[in-house]
Amino acid sequence: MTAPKPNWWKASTCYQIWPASYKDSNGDGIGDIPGIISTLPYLKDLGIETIWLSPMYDSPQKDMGYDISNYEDIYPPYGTLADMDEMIEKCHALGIKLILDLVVNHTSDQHAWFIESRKDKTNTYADWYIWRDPKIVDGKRHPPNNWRATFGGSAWEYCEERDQYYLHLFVAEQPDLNWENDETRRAIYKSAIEFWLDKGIDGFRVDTANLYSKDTSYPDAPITSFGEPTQTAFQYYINGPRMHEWLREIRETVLDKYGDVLMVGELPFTEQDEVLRYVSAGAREYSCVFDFDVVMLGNDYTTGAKKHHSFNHTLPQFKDAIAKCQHMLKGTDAWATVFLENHDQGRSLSRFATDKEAFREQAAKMLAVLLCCLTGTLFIYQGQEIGMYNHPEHWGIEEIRDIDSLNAYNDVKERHDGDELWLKKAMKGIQTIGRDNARLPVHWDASHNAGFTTGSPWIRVHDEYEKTNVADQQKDPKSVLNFWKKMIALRKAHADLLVFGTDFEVWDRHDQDVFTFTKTHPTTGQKLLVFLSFSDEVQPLHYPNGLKDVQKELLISNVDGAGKYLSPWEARVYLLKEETKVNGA
Ligand code: TEU
Ligand code: CA
Repeated sequence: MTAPKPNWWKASTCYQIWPASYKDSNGDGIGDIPGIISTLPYLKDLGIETIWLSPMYDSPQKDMGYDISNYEDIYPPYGTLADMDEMIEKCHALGIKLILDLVVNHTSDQHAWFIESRKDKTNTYADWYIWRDPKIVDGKRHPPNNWRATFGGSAWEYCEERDQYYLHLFVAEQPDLNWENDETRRAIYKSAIEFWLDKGIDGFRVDTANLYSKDTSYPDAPITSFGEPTQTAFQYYINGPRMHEWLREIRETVLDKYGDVLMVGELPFTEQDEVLRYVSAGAREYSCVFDFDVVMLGNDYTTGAKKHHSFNHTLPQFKDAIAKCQHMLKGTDAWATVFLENHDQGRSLSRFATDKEAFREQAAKMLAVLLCCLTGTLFIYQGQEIGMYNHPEHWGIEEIRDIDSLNAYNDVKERHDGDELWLKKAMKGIQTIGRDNARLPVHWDASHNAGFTTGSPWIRVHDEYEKTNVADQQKDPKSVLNFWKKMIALRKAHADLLVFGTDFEVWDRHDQDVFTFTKTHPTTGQKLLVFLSFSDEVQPLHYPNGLKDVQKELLISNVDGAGKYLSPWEARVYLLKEETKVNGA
């Protein structure tokens, strides 16, 4: 009997491209597919093996393409189906896999299915979305329940033609599909999944991967935000009763025809046991998922207008969140992802390290070390490889394009009568965790508009692109970019320990300045010892018991040499030469 083939995606280094802000090829100010194609050699050289392309489908762009009006076509400013065919072919020619975003909790209200569905209660598509009668109180029409939508306001929108409301967990132009309907599910599989697998793509990043199955009795949510007209209702639509059944149906009736298809699910608000049900290899549901513990730090999602409620987290909380995900792998057949950024988050340098000029390059390299030493499939977000950071604090609301941030800001404005101090607070929240931080154009060089476009960019370019850009960093052997390249190569060379290592242990959980962890080779017992400074000051090293005097090789560091102390934002990785037993501290 031959051993089962290892999954290709476990050790693959992935890179997320958010098309609008990546690279514009024709000067209209919007990134596009030909722009992406032109940078494939750059990504190959960096060591990227899989690209995750965020929605490039046809869309009215109410939520930057997460509102899809046709799964089988391309948003014209991004290009054509022929461009996509070329992209798939060119990626594969370079040995790069390509995965797309699968957005099937909802469509755009401009999708043909919804345009039909809303017409009346008897048409062929009448039951393809989630329609409910109004609740009549004192002779007045109200939404069927008190659920709040993710981006604010009621999760129900009234439709005159049907005298009914439809459910939308996101904006009103993103009606939720009715997954309970067999015919709808089959149409989703055919149009959104098979159409693209037939074209040869290698998998999907699955959007809102645990929201399809709702509590179909649609009860009112308990009051947790007092005095508010709408309430958080996560318990009625996250990880609902039929989620696992449907995911297995997808695997068995669709994906299995195409081989080892990567399905990486976006899985917010899910406890460990439940996460395991999705990602255990035996379950055959998701290959791995994006856990939100780390990126939710400092972010209160349970309140309505969240963007002005951002707060500081501590380094121990950060360590705990990372450890939780690493520990899930112990003794299970599950797999994890490793990431600190995506298109919904503030930049990791600004949120988890520092973007102060004196330290940010050092800190960006330190975060690269952290990520490349964790077990799981690694995802890097565009611009992270050069250490891009959040937009400056002086930017006003007029620069912001993201619907989530704009809704949060307007909510504060309304509640507080436009009070200046409140608006300042809201803007501070947006500057810290607002989604546009990740959506600013990539800095390709120091020329006008950072080399992103020759036209006028759809969103403002970061003020400091001259200090942080690809072209300059390519020339500098000590740049963040070249460090990432080295780190990715090291991860590959020591995959057994860096990608697949087990027994992740944190040795200084309560230390507010330093993060020290070890990992073990799954078969040889060889160990990795990692020191990371999260401080502007010099810090002492905390050696795990018994590891100070053993023979070790310095695998990589972001400073020259390894001294007695850790310099600010230093990262150091040791390989312990002999098989060493680590005793509890
Ligand atoms: O995000 C789902 C999600 O849970 C969001 O609430 C996310 O946490 C939020 O955007 C962070 O501010 C996915 C996509 O990643 C996001 O871009 C889309 O807007 C959303 O689904 C709707 O499709
Ligand atoms: Ca363009």
